[in-house]
Amino acid sequence: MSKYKQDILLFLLEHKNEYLSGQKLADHFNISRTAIWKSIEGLKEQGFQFDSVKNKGYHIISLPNHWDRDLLTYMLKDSIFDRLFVYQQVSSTQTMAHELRLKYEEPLLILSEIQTEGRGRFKRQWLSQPHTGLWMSLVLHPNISFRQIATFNLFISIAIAETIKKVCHINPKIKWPNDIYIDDKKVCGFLTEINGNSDGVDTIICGIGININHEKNDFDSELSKTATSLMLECGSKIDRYIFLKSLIESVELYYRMFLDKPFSDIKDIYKDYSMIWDRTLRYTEGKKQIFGRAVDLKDDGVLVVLDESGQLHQFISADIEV
Ligand code: BT5
Repeated sequence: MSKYKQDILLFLLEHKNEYLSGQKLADHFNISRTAIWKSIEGLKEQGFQFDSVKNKGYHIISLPNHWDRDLLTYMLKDSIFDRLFVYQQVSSTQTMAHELRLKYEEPLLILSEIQTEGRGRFKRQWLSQPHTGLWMSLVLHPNISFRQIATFNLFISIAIAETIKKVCHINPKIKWPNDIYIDDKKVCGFLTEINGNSDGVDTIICGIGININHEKNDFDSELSKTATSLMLECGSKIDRYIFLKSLIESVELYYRMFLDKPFSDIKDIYKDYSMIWDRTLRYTEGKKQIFGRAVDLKDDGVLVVLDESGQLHQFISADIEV
C-alpha cells in the first residue's frame, strides 16, 4: 500500500463517523482531488467499502473481509511484534512459527486466513475455516526460567477474556488451563509451546484460535454441540480487525505483567473469570482420571482438585470436561 493510500485510510478510519469531501482530503494531504480519488479506488479494490454522497464526501463503512497485510501492518505498527506474517493458507500458524523463529530474533506475529492442519493440544484437530475466525501464533522471547512459564497461560487467558468482554460486551469464562468459553461452549483455545536450554526459556510460541463470525452451520454436527462463536453469542458481526487490535494490546499488557509481577497479583481477576469452581467435573491428565471439584489455584499455576472420596490432587495441565 502506498504511503498516501495508508495515510488517507488512517484519516478516514479516525473520522469513521463523518463524511470527508475529496476537497477536504486533498487540502489535508496537499495533493490533487484526482490523486485522492485514485487512492480511494485502490482501497475499494483491496476490499474497503465506502459510502460516497454528493456534496458530502466519503465515509468508510467496512474493512476487507480478508486479512489485508498492509492494513494489519499499519494497525499494529506500535505493537511489540516487529514482524508480521500474513498468509492466505498454511498448514498451521504454529508450524510456521516454529520455522520462522529460527530465522528472526524479534517478536513475530503469524496469522492465516485458513489452516489446513490447525492443531490443538496432543495433535488434536483445530477447525480453521476462512473469513470467520482468528488463527494466529505469537513468538516471544521472554528470557525466564522454566519455573516461571507455568503461569504464562493464566495471564494470556485473562488478556483474551478481557478483549472479548470489551469488544463484544459479553461475559466470557476461562476454563483452566487453555480455553475460553461462553455459556459452556468453547469460543477460543490456545496452545503454548516453548523452546529453551539449561539457562531457561528462550522462545514462547503461543497459538491462539478464536471463533469470531461463525454461523451455527459452520461447525460440523459434533462441534456444534460444544463450540460457539463471538457473533453467535453477542448477536452481531464482529469486525475482526478491531478485535485483533484490541487483543494484541491486551496480550501486550498481560505479557508485561507476566514478566514483571507474580501471578498472585492477578489471581483474583483470574478466579472471577474462571468457570470451574463449585462444579464437580471430570479431570484427565495422562492416564490419571478423577471426578472432583477445583478448590485452589496455587501461585505457580498448579490446580488443586478435591475428589469425591476427599483426596486432594494437583494438576499442571489437565483436560476438564464440562
Ligand atoms: C486447543 O486445543 O484448544 C488449542 C487450539 C489452538 C488453535 C490455534 S489456531 C492458531 C494456532 N495454530 C494451530 O495450529 N493451533 C493454534 P485442545 O484443548 O486440545 O482442544 C482441541 C479440541 O477443541 C478439539 O479436539 C475439538 O474438540 C475442539 N475444537 C476444534 N476446533 C474447534 C473450534 N474451531 N472451536 C471450538 N472447538 C474446537
